[in-house]
Amino acid sequence: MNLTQKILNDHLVSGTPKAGEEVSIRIDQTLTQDSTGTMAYLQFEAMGIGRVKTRRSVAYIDHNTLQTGFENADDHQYIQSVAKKHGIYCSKPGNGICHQVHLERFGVPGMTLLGSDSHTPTGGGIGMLAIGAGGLDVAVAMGGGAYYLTYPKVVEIRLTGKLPYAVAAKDIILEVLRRLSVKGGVGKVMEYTGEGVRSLTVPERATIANMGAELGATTSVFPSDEVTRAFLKAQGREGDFRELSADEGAEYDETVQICLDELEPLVARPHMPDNVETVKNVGPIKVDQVFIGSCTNSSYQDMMRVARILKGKTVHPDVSLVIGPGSKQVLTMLAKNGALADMLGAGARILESACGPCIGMGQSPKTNAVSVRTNNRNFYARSGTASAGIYLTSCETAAVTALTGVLTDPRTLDIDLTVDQPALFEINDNLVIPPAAEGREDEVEVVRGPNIKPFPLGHDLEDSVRGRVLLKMEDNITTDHIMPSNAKLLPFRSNIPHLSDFCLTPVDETFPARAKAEKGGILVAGANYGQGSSREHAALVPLYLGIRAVAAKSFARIHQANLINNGILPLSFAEESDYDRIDQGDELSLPGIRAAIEAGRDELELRNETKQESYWVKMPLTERQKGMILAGGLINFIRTQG
Ligand code: MIC
Ligand code: SF4
Repeated sequence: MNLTQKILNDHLVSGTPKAGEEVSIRIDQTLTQDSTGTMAYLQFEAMGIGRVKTRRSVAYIDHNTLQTGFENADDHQYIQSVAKKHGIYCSKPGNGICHQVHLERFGVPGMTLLGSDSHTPTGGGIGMLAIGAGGLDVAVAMGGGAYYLTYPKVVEIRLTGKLPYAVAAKDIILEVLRRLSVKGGVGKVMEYTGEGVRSLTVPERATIANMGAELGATTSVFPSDEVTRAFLKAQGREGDFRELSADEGAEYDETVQICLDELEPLVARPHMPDNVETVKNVGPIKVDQVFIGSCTNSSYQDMMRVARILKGKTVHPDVSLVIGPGSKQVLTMLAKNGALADMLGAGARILESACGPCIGMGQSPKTNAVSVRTNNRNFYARSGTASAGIYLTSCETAAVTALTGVLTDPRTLDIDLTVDQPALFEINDNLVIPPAAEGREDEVEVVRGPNIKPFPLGHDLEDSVRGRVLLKMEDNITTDHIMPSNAKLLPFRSNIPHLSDFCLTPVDETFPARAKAEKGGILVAGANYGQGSSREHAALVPLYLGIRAVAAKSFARIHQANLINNGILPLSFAEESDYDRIDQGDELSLPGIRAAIEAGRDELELRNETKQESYWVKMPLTERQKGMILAGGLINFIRTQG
């Protein structure tokens, strides 16, 4: 067996472990972060679950830390109190980005981790099977429920050789994206093998597993070996180590071979992470901003290399350099060893350890800016400045670019970039608040501020569905298009009515008003609809606006699950060319949809009343999903089950 199969099969609760089949697995650990967590805990409470049944659940506060009004702080207090009551550890603001902290302090090889954030696969760097999901699925897992997923195909990514000077782990994942695209991982787990793996540290592996999310993959996983043991030991957690790898001669559905010696510094150009080219070929374009940080690239070793490049130099006068170390652990170590002073000396602007600019929480670039960033997504408008172009690179490329003011190949540097892993990382978990002791839960009062509004619930599926096509969209529409998140909107993640005025506005500013005037309707989209974030808001807000169905060429995994969990019909065209026959404004209907689903039909008739023609759309549902669609979502379904 390969490693993916080993971990999955070890956790199997139901189903046949065969690619394409629905299985359910036991979840050992969960994580939430504040921007999805507030809603996830409201839903968790609505399900009436008492204390979590997982081995460890952690609620992180890392996305929403600007506190430009009372809303953020209110949500933080709600999360901290609800976590305490229900047996969940709470990582307070300032402790760091969820994925970085989880890797450092909580991740355990061989365990399953479900997180309400699409970059949860970062845990694959330490040999976990770590999967991103919508908040509702995570809430169910916290209550001890199994997680349902399609048993994946497993792709072997065999690494040979060793990375050349100034070429980074980030360049490996950019190369994988260049070859496979943002749709290339759908339904698959990327499993890294080969002698090249041994030369990569745990944080470097985590960078690769993290950005595997951009392939649309279910997750990515690395073996757990002596490098993993050394990392855990340096985190004071050697006891959590377990050696894990694929069996000799294990089989894979596909193999991709990457020779590390041949790689060079790469860059993903606006506005897709798979729009990859070599730094050399893009050439010395003028750069206005550089951001180094995010859950992809903010480890101790990353930051030390950056400090080394900046030491004794000065940032280019036309560049704003912003650095956000990934965790309190990393920032403290930089402060103690003087590297922070090197960064400050060069003119870097230091941020607290949080997501920050990656999700548009501050540091939006200027009009038409070129911003070079080490994070994982460069989707249109995500930085908060729609006219800016975001270029994704390694830390090395970003740091040297900040000095020269133009996109620069870091192989031109002439300094030693080797940074050893410390024998012992700085360990201080005083910003992690433990839950109330068992039996003392009643003493904890859950605090709810005025920003917390009720969330919408679906209703029983009608006999037939009818509605106008409110918007026709192209391929690769992201959740950042559907439900934008930036410094102005992120504070309202627990306030769906407020968010509804911004739904799909990056595609069409008139959409929310039209949807409200029409009292709902249907959406039409191209391939890979809903890629990117796990945010359930990309389903909850359309639900609030009365969207009953989305007809698309195909869907991204997490978003499709979020639609079903909220009772919205995800319909895929049986014939992709039918997409071309539909126009915005057409009146569509699904005659007899309820009876068809009850009868277990997975090909359904989609009628175009305007054009007087019909198409076939597919919606294959498992028994459980059928129940959810008929009941109008997971919460209603659970309630009907008593
Ligand atoms: C992201 O990177 O897009 C986020 C913000 O971390 C999201 C979660 C969210 O939208 O709150 C994710 O990746 O799931
Ligand atoms: Fe935070 Fe960005 Fe990572 Fe999402 S991708 S968890 S916003 S740092």
